[in-house]
Amino acid sequence: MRTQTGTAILLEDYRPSDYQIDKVDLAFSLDAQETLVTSILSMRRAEGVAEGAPLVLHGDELELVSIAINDTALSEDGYELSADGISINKLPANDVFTLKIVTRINPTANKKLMGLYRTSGNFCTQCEAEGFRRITYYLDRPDILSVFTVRIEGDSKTVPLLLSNGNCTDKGALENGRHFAVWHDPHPKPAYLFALFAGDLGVLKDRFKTRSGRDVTLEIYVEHGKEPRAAYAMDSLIRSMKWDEEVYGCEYDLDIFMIVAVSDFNMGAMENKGLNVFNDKYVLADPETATDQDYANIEAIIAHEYFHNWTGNRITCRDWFQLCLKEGLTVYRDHSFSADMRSAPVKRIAEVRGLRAHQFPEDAGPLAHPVRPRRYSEINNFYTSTVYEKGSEVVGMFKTIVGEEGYKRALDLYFERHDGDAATIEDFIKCFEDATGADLKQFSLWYDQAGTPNLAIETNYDEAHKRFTVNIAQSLKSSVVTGDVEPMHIPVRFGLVGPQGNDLAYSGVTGADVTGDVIHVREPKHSIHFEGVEQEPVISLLRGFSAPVTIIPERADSELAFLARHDNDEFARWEALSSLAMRQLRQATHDVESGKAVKSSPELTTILYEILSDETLEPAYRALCLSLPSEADIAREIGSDINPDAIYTARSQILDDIAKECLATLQATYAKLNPAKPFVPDATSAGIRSLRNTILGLIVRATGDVELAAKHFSNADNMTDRADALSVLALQAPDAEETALALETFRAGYADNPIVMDKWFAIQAMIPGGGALERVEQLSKSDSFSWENPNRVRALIGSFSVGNPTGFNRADGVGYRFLCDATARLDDINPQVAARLITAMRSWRNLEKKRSDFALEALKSLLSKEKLSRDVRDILERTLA
Ligand code: 0A1
Ligand code: ZN
Repeated sequence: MRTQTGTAILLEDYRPSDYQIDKVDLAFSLDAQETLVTSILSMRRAEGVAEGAPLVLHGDELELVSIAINDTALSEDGYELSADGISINKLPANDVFTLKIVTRINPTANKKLMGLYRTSGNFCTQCEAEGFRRITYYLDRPDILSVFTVRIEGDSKTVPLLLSNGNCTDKGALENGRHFAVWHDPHPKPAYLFALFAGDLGVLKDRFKTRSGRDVTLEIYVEHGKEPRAAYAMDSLIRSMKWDEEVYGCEYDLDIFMIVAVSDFNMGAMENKGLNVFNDKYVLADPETATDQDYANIEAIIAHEYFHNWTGNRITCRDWFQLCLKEGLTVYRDHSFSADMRSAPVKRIAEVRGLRAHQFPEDAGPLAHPVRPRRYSEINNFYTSTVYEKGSEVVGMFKTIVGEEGYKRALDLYFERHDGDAATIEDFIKCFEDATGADLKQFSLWYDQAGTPNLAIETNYDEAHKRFTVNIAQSLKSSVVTGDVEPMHIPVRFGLVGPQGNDLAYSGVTGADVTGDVIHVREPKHSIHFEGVEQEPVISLLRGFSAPVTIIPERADSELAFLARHDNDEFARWEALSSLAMRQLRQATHDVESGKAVKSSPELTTILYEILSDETLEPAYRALCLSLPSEADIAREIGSDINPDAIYTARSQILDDIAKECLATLQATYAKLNPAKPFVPDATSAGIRSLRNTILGLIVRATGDVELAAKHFSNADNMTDRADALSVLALQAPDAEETALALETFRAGYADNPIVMDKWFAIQAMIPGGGALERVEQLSKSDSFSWENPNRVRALIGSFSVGNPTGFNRADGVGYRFLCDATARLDDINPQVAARLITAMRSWRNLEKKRSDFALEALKSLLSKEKLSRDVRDILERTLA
């Protein structure tokens, strides 16, 4: 437990609490500036704890009004207040007692959006990870599970809705135009899952009958008039509930499930028991305002939060080091759900692209940490891609290792054994071991060792003996692992692809444990011999991306081209194509840097041409192939001495060449693709739009036909087409009249819709080149920009720093200074969002010297700011260490 501001918390210091809280009775008397919170805690001293052991409760920015034990007010010498909480040292001899605490809080002044705050005139809470302590003094740690009863009292007119967790047990009118509601949640829960919402919203209702026959009322609360825009979220919720019953046997456990959409929220959404709170951009959708990506995000995030009901709420985490226990598993579950709802290979490719774009750089840089970290100074900074996405990959690897059936048995055991617990990663692993008999000791290193393992591969075919040899060497370079690095257990899915494209059989294998199509790499080096391989194969490795590793196979371009055409694993085919393209793009970058002309390889163009014209392939897959690795992908691959301008030029030229070569087919395909009308948001139609819009970008590249993009924009009957056309215009023809007109039409059409306006900000923030910074600065000064709204900040400043490599990394370093100044400014308002923003500079050391010097200077000057939050300080100190 943190006792001093700024002290690191260590996993090894975990101790169970001396006290438990069996029951919590909370009463809120809501007021915009002066909300009174009365908390009555049924306390119990844990067995074996000495009588009178001090009780230390967390608190943050609270005003204590009164405190009493067993109805007797505590005198001032009975407790001690500090910036972090309260220590009570006069306790009764009994092991059970009640503690009554009254605090006063100011929701309007709460701009951190943690604890109880105001959003659009409503009251809303966010308690994960440590927000509950901003409401009342409490044992604010996830292993304190308690039964909550909550009474909310507020003004009947301005806050007609009074919501909390569980079931509503009472409500009624009071004097002075006020009213109240009482909510009781029978499931013991940690404080981070508490929620309250009070305000005035409209509702979309539905029902769900669970498989055991429980009738569940479903309610999604959104701004009045926007109820129809919650229909897709509701549909996603119902599909998620059904899927979780069918696939995991998990059934909902209350009579009501509510979702509230708010427009000021630090993250995507929150899984509070029975009352999920959502960033409204992950709830509201209609064809006019939401893109296909928005629809897919809504489906995934609704599922994610709902799935937390079992993996997170029924079984929670013992401490915050175990965050990946709920997050890795729940991300894995929402990925599987989306794969079942949509195209599994396309989903997998998108996941891997995301992992490489966010998690790999995190793991390779100064902010690297294990999936289960062992220390933190600010837990909010550990809601990372490593904990979430790599955590999910680890769960996927469990399944690869123990098989579908084993996975199912392990999860069944986990739910049965740990329902109602605050569990650990060890508990989770033990379920796999006990259910399947597997020895997972070495595998569990995935939770402890930071960094992305690398596999170096060599192959050799011995024609005379029909023997195919694969040499695999694993290594792990990590900026944070100190001391010995142990070899990991890496499941490598593979196939030996024969000349006709089919997988070849073999009669025996030595040198590694191979089960089915998985090689279990466990040693630093393996020499694996496949006997009885009749023809020389090309090895396909890491099918389905079976482990989050980098891999360097020694292969010729021709082998990559062969796999790109013939591998029977769609992911591996895409991967081979991407590797081929990446080689080209790296070479091209090198050529630009050394003043040589850039040449694109005919082989790559031919394969892309084949994919473009192959109507047996899914349109979404074809679109992914045609997109080529991004500038950030190339930068990551180059790794050091990065010059973003050279990357941009090289990539543009290669794309221009390909587009010109394939122009006739691009135009023919563009004309032929007809997404369903009227708009349907399903994956098939989305794939068609995605291909058509990707092609639009390529045609405009080849022809400079801005008019075509302008037409695409004005003819659009949905937001995907409109926003994609606007991007093509803005990114490829920023100075064209058509672009100015489209931007203005878009702004005028959606000025009253913040979610859509965020797209308008984001697109402009990503216009490449030297003028970007001035544009972004200008936009940050416009009336429609707000530093207090996280979505707007992320749309403008986040998109600029993450999505605009040339603009942000301007050679004179002004982009870095701008981001550091923006972070400083935001830090005074919302430290959590500020800290996340500045992580955009984590890879500063990889830049070429001039830029990295500027970046360092900007970061240092931010660190020297007075009154930096713990959140931003933590990121900066690690980034500069
Ligand atoms: N548990 C949530 C993520 C979340 C974490 C912290 C928050 O505080 C501002 C909000 C949400 C999830 O995984 O969806
Ligand atoms: Zn989650």
